[in-house]
Amino acid sequence: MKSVEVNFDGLVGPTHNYAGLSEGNMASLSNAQNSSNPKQAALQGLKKMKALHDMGLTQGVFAPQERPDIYTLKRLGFQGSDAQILAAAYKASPSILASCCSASTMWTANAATVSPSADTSDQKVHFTAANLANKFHRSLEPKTTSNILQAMFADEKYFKHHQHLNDNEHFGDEGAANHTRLCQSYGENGVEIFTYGRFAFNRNMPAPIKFPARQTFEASQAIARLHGLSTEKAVFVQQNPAVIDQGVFHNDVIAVGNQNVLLYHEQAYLNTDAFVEEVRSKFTGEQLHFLKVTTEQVAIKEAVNTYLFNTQIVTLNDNSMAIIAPMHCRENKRVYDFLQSLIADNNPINDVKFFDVNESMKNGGGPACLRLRVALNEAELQAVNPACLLSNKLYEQLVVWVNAHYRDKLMIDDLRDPQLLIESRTALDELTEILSLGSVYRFQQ
Ligand code: SUG
Repeated sequence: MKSVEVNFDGLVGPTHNYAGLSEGNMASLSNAQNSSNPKQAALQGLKKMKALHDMGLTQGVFAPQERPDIYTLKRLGFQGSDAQILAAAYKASPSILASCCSASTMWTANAATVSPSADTSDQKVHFTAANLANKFHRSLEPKTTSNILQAMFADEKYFKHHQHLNDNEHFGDEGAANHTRLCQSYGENGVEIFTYGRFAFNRNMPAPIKFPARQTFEASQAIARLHGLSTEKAVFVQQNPAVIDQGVFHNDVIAVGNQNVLLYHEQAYLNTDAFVEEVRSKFTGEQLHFLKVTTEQVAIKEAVNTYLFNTQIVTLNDNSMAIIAPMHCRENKRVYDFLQSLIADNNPINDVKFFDVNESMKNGGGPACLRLRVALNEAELQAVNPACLLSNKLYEQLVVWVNAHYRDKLMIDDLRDPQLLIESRTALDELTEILSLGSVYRFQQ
């Protein structure tokens, strides 16, 4: 049975803004308080989805969440009408209000960890929504993320959903951003690589000093257990704490894999040689390509600024691979030259395509952050909610929907505008119809 990898891209929500909420994420901090353009952000994301669809890939759409999150504001003691709650929260702390308005669910690489059926003990596709416990604004995501995942992958014959790990930093889990799967072809048993930033229960182990390590070893192990992965096929590797302290807040900012290719920076991991050896020994298949990028070729700072590694490597229908990169990689000569040499070299990557996802990049989200990968065989693909798979018609519909509902300018001050809440709910209500999701949002229940 033929298997494919489907990218489910996060549709940017109507409250997309720059609030400087993510310590350790350079772009988020440096663009704090800038004005955002939610309409453009959503259209940029849709354009990337459409381009991948046009390249012959199967492309999915992952719905955004309800923001402002009035329920969280109520839980924090703000009372009265919706308008009063928004005003009181803004008065108490614009940052608390901004956290409850963040459109951060667009980065669906952080939505969940997914293990394809070829890897799991019960041969189902397993999903665990990430708890995102390290950042308050992101910790608001997992419950609704699960609702949406279940609305997209409903058939219990094929799909298994787990509750997100306990909401505590000991089990801090950032989903697929710290998870890479290497395999000969998507339908074959693969090696699942879990990258963590620190140990929660052992203070003697290495850890970053300046910025937080969001993912713990214990969380990664829990996910592998829940998904029924064989120890023969799972690899746990620590991220180099020194690069976390330079702004590499997720592993997908410094490494990217696809099938039998791993593109990684030489400073990405601790004990790289042992890691490479372990992957080699656990991988079944023909040739593995470890494409190492040295500091001399691309410095960590350049990798963080251009998001060279937050690219998508995709397999096209002729089995060649292409790399989907942000514009920043075209604008930086060294990175651009590196990419040209990469596609000219003897490895499966033969093409590079650049995309403008700048509205997302300004919050530290490149092309790879915007997508959740789900490898599916034919029967599983048939069982996916078809309304969430991109077609020309769905693309046109979503463009019309964005143009009808989204603003083209948003400042932190605007987040207390009760009209924005109404606009956002109206838009999402319509979206659940378009994507046939049912009542996944609290305001609909
Ligand atoms: O969690 N930015 C996100 C970016 C996530 C990128 N994802 C991956 N690398 N997979 C984060 O730091 C910024 C929000 C703000 O500051 O307004 C933010 O949440």
